[in-house]
Amino acid sequence: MSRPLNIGMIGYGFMGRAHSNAYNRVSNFFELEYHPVLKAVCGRNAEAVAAFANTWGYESTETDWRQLLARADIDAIDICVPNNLHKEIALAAAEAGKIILCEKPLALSAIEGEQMCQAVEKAGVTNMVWYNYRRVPAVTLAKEIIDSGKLGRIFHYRANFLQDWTIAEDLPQGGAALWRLDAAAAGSGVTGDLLAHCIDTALWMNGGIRDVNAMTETFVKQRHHQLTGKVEEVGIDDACTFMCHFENGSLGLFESTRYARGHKALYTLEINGAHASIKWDLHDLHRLEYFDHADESRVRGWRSIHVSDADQPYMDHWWVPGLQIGYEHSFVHQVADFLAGLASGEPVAPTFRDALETQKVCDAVLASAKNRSWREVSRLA
Ligand code: SOE
Repeated sequence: MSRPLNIGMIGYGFMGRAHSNAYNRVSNFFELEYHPVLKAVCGRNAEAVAAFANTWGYESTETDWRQLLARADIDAIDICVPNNLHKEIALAAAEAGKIILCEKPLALSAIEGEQMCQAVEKAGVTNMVWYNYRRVPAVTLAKEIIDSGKLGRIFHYRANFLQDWTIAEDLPQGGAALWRLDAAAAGSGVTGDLLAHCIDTALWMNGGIRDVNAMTETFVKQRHHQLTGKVEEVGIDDACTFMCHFENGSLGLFESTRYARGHKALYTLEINGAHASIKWDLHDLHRLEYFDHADESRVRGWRSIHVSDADQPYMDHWWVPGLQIGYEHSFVHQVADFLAGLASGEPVAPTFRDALETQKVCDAVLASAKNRSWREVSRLA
C-alpha cells in the first residue's frame, strides 16, 4: 500500500497547473511507495484559488501561505509563485520542517540561493527545483549517451531558447500574468527565465562552466506597470547571448530572446564531440538527432531517433512503442523521480544546491553583460 505525501501548493498560475497535473497523473503511471495527495492550494484571491482547487482536485484552500506552512497535515510545500517570493517562503518552509519543491529559477541571485541552501540543509528537509526539461525522454537519453562516452571529447555545447511574446510595445509589465517582465518580481528577464533552463541542462550534461562573456539588451525600455498604473523603466533583459568555457575544455554558446518573431518556445541544444554529435529541439521533443562518425561511411548521416520505445528513458511507463508523449510528462517524470527519492532517501537532482550552480552562472552572465567583460562563475556577485 503506497503512503500519502500531502502537498500544499503556493501559487496557481501556469506552473501551478503543470505541477498539479503531474501530481494527479503520476500514480496512474508509476508504481511508487508514495502517492501525492492534493491537500491544499494557497493564493491571495479566495475566489480564484477556490476555482483552481475545484478544477484540479485540491481538498482545501488557504489565502495566507503562513497558514499553509502552519498546518500539520501538509508534508510538502510546492513554491509556484514569482521569483522574488521564493526565498522568504523557502526559509519559512524549511523552518517548519516541510519538504520543499521550488519552481525555477531557485532565487533572484546566488546570494539568496545560498541562504536557501543553508536553510534546507540546516533543517534537513528534502528539496528539489523544477527544471523539468532534464526529464524529457530524448534529453535524458542524450545525457545517457554522453555519459556512456560515445561522443568522446566534447568540443562544443550550443543552446538557444527563443520566444516572441513580448515584442508589442504596449504590452504592460507586472501583475499576475506579466510579472516575468517586472525586474522586481522576476530578478532578470530571459537570463533567469529561459537561459536558466539551458544552463541547468548544460551543467548536467557537460559539467561546470568556468567563465562567461555576455551581452544583454532591453529593446523596449519603458512599459506601463499594471500594479502602479504608471509608465516605468523596464529593468529586465529582453535578450541575452553569452559564450563560455566549460571546465572540460569545451566552448559554449547560448542565446535567448523574447524577440525572435515566429519562435514560441524554441529550446534547442547541440553537443559536438570527437566521435559523435547530438541535437535536440523542444518543438519536436520526442526526437533525438544523433550523428556517429563510427558508422559505415556510405550510410553515415544524422539519425532521427524517435524516443518512444520501452527501453528508452521513462517510456516503459506510458503507451506502446511508437506512441509519443509531450511537455507535461516531463513534470510527471520529475515527480516520479522525486517520490522514488523520498522512498530511497536519495536526494533527487536538481536539489537547491544543484540549482545554485545555475544561479551562479546567471549572476555571472548578468554581471559580465553589465561590465562588458569576461566574468568567472564561482564568485558570488
Ligand atoms: C516563459 O514564457 C516560460 O513559460 C518559462 O517561464 C518556462 O520556464 C519555460 O519552460 C517556457 O517559457
